[in-house]
Amino acid sequence: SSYFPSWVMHCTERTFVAIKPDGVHRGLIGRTIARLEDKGYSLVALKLLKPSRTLAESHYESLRSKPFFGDLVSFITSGPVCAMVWEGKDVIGQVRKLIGNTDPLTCAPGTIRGDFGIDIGRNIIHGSDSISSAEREIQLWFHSEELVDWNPSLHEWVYEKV
Ligand code: IDP
Repeated sequence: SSYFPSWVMHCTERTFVAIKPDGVHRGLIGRTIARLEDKGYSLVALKLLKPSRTLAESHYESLRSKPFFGDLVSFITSGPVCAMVWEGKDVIGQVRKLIGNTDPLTCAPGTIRGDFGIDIGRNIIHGSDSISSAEREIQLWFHSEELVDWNPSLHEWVYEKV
């Protein structure tokens, strides 16, 4: 008999989401957040920043050898970036689906990149692609005190009791 209701058990997965400078300049922060809220996910952390070169390079370190790496880092550091942590059941995989493929021209309508983007280097938004990258990226972009522990009242209506 835990103090917390049983649907909280569904909500332990977290992912890192960032609206890139093109999404911020185009005024897509509100609509992007609305899509994740509409699905039933909960915001755990949120900030607007101009990322340092060090932060951008470590975020994309797996792409360091790619020909577009330099342009990608300049673009991300131009800012602003809206950095967020979202929480909920299967949130990592589901946010990737809501975002769509890397190349917006191959995305289904209804996805964020499919609805708002055209070029691969201006694809609006980032979402972690695995549990390990989510953990790495959340630590990279946020201090632990910036992550807010709260118990959204909507969980009672989004999740079945287990
Ligand atoms: P993802 O963002 O869909 O996870 P990744 O392969 O991790 O895709 O690439 C990270 C970001 O690098 C992409 O979102 C995109 O902004 C940029 N990128 C990837 N491939 C290309 C490319 O071929 N040209 C230019 N930019 C690219």
